[in-house]
Amino acid sequence: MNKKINVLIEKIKNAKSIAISGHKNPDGDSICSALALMKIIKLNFNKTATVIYDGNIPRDLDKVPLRKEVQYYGNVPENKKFDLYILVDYGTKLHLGGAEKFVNAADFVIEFDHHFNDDTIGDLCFDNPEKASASQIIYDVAHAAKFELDADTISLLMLAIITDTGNFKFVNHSDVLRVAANLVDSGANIPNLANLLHNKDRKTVLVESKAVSNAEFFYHGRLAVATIRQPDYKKLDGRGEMVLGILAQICGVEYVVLLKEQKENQIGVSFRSKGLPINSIAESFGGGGHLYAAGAVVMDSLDRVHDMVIKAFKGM
Ligand SMILES: [Mn+2]
Repeated sequence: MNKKINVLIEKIKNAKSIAISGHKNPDGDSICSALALMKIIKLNFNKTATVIYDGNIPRDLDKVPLRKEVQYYGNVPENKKFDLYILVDYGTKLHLGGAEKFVNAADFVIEFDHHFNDDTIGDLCFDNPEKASASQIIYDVAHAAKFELDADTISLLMLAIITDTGNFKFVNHSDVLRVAANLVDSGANIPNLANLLHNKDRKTVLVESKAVSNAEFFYHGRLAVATIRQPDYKKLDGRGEMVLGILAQICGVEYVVLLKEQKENQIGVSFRSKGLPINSIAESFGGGGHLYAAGAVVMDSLDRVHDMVIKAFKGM
């Protein structure tokens, strides 16, 4: 670890330009980890790193500290070359979106991730799929390196933990609670941070509620399937996490699937499990993710994807 941290420090010190990205359509962990790292680099090296994203940032995250610093990849000059590119919570190279060309052009790539990935791109990797959030890895490295943290970085690291653990519901190791405890001791205010995320558009909440109301149930109520069709999908902001969360609360439901008709013949599928791991099902549809929370994008009609997904749960 210490040797890797020395390389990290050396690379940041020597870099003339630094960029940071998470996965396309970033979630709380991607955005907050990237912004925390940007601020850590500012505080400890007095360098400005550019945080770049692709896709849509959900409105829930509008009020997170330093949110305005995030730049859309299309607004970064096409031929811009960063010496150092840092990937946080990016998943796999398939999820880089528009940031990919800048990553490929960089001299050195460092990654902090907690997704399963057997094809990493980093020249230096701080990866651990057992960690609850990418921010937890950043915290551990910052702590070991004795980096200074300020109020913004403490809030951002905690926000990433709150979002990726579903308000601590998915905590499966005491490690993340120790990190959270340290962040609270350093001033993180969990109630305030949790409220700051309650920031959805009304139309999004109404579309999510409708999807919950129209959900179907299979295999004696063990699988719940919700669908958001094209016109409603445009009003959805984020992944429809509320739909997945509410259906998972139903007694007897072990698996929840949300089908999102992003375009004709392009269906986003989110999988959640209270039972067996479902990442292999997501992988069978060309996607991936975590053991109990995964997703895929399938290029086929909504009806066909709907039927294929239900079949995939046969025998679970
Ligand atoms: Mn994450």
